[in-house]
Amino acid sequence: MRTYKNTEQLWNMIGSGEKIVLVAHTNPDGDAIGSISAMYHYLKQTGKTAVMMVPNAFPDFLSCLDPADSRIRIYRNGPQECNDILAEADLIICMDMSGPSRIDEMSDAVFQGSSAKRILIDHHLNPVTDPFDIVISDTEVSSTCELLLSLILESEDINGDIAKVNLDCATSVAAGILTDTNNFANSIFPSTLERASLLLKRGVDRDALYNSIFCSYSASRMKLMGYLLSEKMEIIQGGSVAFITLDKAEKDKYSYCTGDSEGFVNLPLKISEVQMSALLTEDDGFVKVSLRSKGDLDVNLFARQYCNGGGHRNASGGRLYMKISETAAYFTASIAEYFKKA
Ligand SMILES: [Mn+2]
Repeated sequence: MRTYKNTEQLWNMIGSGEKIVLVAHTNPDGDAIGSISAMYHYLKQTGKTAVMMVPNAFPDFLSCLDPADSRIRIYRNGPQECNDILAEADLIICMDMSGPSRIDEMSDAVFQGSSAKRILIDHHLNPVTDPFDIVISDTEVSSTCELLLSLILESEDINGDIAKVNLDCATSVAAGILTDTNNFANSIFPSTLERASLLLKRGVDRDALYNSIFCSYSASRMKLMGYLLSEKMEIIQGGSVAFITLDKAEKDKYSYCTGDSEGFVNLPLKISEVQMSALLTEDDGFVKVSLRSKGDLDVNLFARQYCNGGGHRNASGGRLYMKISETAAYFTASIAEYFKKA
């Protein structure tokens, strides 16, 4: 099992925190919400309380992870109140985010407006470490939730005994692993299955979790998926790259809610020749880019060079500051250039 060299220092710092805020990235996914919720439940078990905060709303299917006794705060819904909480905090734990840019407008309050100590727990490549007092970063894990479970197991009070981890915490961890691995399809390491096995032993209801995470589409979301695949998917670069654009008018037509296109970027990879897939979604003031690839094709490098972003080799994201109508030509030209160089 992996061990981390600064675990003792981590739990000591958390142990002396009194006003703790748990933060995760914009457009929170299952790993973001799972990790702050798991940490919340673990801290509660040790007699501590914490405030959870994310920049914007998370999809409905994750609301089963939102602790009933202390709902996750959405920064965009009340920035002033959130700024006050962050200003008064003595410890801020950032999870599943590689640096300040991943929390957008919340970043000033977390990194400038607060004198709190800061911890980063993350699994993304190249994290920005400067603004943190402790960084625990591991890219050889499926998810932040998997990493967090390892850290919890190494804590003094749990001491390797999964039976001592409360079920809410274990369930939140499982949700993060399930979503970041796309139901155990990607990013699996030996430790991932070992941790998953412990979670099952602990009594996590995997079937219920699977249903709430993967079988929770609205009818309009299902129709949007069908529309994008049949009408919008373009295949370029001799069949090896697929991309889909989604504009605001289409979002409106299909009553788009945050998270509705989550996972859609993976679908074109089901075509045998397709090695890389992109979803370009019109947002306020920018176009959100999601990138996925198979095998050695590095979309992290592509995201850095062409999309103002980054991430992992097989899963990355970024932003384009242009009209959605201009993105297809830009993307096609960028791909041609990228493949030529490679
Ligand atoms: Mn993650």
